[in-house]
This record gives sequence, C-alpha cells and structure tokens, in this order.
Amino acid sequence: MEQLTAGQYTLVYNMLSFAIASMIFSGVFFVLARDRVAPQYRISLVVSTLVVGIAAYHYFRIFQSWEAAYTLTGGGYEASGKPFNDAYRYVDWLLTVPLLVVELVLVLGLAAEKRSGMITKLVVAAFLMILLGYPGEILTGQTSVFSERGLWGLLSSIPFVYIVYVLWGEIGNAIAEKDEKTGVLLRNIRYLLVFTWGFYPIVYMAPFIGWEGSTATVAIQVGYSIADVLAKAGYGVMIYAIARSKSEAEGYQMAA
Ligand SMILES: *C/C=C(C)/C=C/C=C(C)/C=C/C1=C(C)CCCC1(C)C
Repeated sequence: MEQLTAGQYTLVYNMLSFAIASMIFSGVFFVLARDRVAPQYRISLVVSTLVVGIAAYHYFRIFQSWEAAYTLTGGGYEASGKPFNDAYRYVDWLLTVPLLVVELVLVLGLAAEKRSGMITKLVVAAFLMILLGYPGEILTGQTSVFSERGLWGLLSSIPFVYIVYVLWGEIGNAIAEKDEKTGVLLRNIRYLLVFTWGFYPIVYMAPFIGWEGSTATVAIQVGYSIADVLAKAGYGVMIYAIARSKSEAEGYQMAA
C-alpha cells in the first residue's frame, strides 16, 4: 500500500462511515414501513432489509480494515504493513447483487411461471459478473485498458450488459401496464438502476485514465461507496415507493 495524505485518508474514512449509517438506518426504515404496503409486496422490503444489513456488516469490516492498514506518522498516513482487504466488497456484492435483482423482479409482480426462470438466469449472470471482475480488481498498477485488468473488466461486462438489458425490458413492460403514478416511479428506478450500476465499471477503470497509487485507491473507495449507498439504500427506498404506490392503486388500506 502507498502513503496517503491526511485529507485522502479522512475522505475514505468518512465515506465508509457514511455508508454504514445509510445502510443501517435505511434497513430500520424498511422494517418499520412494512405495514404501509400490501402483504404481497412485503417480501421485497424483507429482501431490501437483507441487502442493507449485509452491506452494513461488510462496510463495518472494510472500515476496520482501512483503519488497520494505515498509521499516522507526522502529517500523513503511512502503510502499516497490514494489507487493506478489498475482498469484503466483492463478497458483499456476491450476496447483495443477486438479492437486488430479486427484490426488483418481485416488486414488478410478474406471473409466477415467468418469474422463477428469470430470477435464475439473472442470479447466475450476477454471480458471473462479480466473479469475473474480482481477479482484475486486485491487480494494481495496470494503467492500460489492454492489460489483464482490462480483460477481466471486459469479461465481467458481458453478464453486466445482459442483466441491465433484461431488467430494462422487464421494467418497460411493467410501465406499460401500470397506473400513471406507479409508471413514473418505475421509470425513475430504471434510470437509477442504469446510472448506479453503470457507475461501477467506470470506477473500476479509474487506473486507466492515469490515476495511480493513492489517487486510484481513494477514487475507487469513494466511488464504490457512493454507488453502493445509491444502489442499495436509495434503490430500496424506490422499491418501497413502488410497492406503496401499487398497494394504493390496488385498494390496500393500512390497518388503523
Ligand atoms: C450493491 C452493489 C452493487 C449494485 C454492485 C454492482 C456492481 C457492478 C454492476 C459491477 C460491475 C463490474 C463490471 C461491469 C466490470 C468491471 C468489474 C465490475 C465488477 C466492477
């Protein structure tokens, strides 16, 4: 690991802390808001809670690893010798990305026979996307797209494009069928999905635009943290809003 300035170290430290708080308290919200949606949509809120719970745990571990990896010396932060463990992030994605796909497919309310086949294909694609990305992620110092890091990124992008393509189409079908208010929310989650998920491969490419050493480390940690808060907590809130809107449209009334 390289040396960091106090500003760089603190920026990542604060982003990780912010991510932990976002994950925990969005999860509290999903639990407390349960009765505001009709029973058939509650499973989506349950899955949202699992996602942010798993993420909160991993962010806590990432945070500990970050603290252990550097020691304050003079005005800056020196590598302590303990490696910073980036695998937590990928293990987290391996669990949470399939669940994010599931929570969306469930809230769309597809016919049961279509649903399970679609979930299986998307979950397999999600696993491939994360597993193919990891070997490239841990290769540092590769500053060309035509490097091994670039190759893994390319391979990982194939299932990525497939997932986004399928979900884009399915959300589109749902928009056509639903009332206007739900339609607007579905359109918004479609953009949120594409922009936040699309942000990950961009962050991955930070070393290719010439960012090296500590700059790349900090950019990657901050970038992934922002993307995770939006793609898990923000997305969960959107899923809740869709479930709430569909519940209302279907005549669901909260018990007094
Ligand atoms: C909560 C975590 C989420 C939503 C993570 C999503 C991650 C991706 C969409 C990652 C995609 C990648 C590529 C398409 C290529 C480069 C390697 C990855 C794994 C960063």
